[in-house]
This record gives sequence, structure tokens and C-alpha cells, in this order.
Amino acid sequence: MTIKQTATIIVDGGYSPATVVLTQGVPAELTFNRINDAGCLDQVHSQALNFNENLPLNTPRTVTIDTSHTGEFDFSCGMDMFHGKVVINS
Ligand SMILES: [Cu+2]
Repeated sequence: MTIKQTATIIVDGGYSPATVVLTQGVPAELTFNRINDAGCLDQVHSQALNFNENLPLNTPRTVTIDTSHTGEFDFSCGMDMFHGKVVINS
């Protein structure tokens, strides 16, 4: 049996949910779905989690999360105004 953690984050003037909790060592994917054209949320990036995605409107985009380390890892919009985080617990 393959176990994978998945979460969908709705991008609608911010991130909902803004915090995603994952378990260390289990493969994980986050899907961002931007449903609102307002603001500058058409990019999402994270240096800590090593991703940088464009988010076309109403087009879900999935990123793979490295869960090998515990901790809290921020992601944000292209201009670093809106923030969310991934918490990886042991
Ligand atoms: Cu922004």
C-alpha cells in the first residue's frame, strides 16, 4: 500500500487553509487552486520547500513537499505579502 499525504489550498485573497500539517517521512503533495483574480497571488513560492509555481486562475497546480525534516516552512505569494506554512511533525 502506498501512503501519500495530500492537501488542497484554495487561493482566494489569501491561502485557505493557511497552515497544512504533515507527517515526517510520508510523501506529500500540495495542490494550489487559485479561484480569485484579485491581488498578486498568481505566483506561490517557498525557498524552504524549494518550489516556485505560477497559478493560472482556476487551474490547480501540485507541488511535491520534501517531508524528510520536521519544522515549520513558509510559503508566500510572489511579492511576499500573503503567507502560509507547512508544519512537518515527527
Ligand atoms: Cu502578493
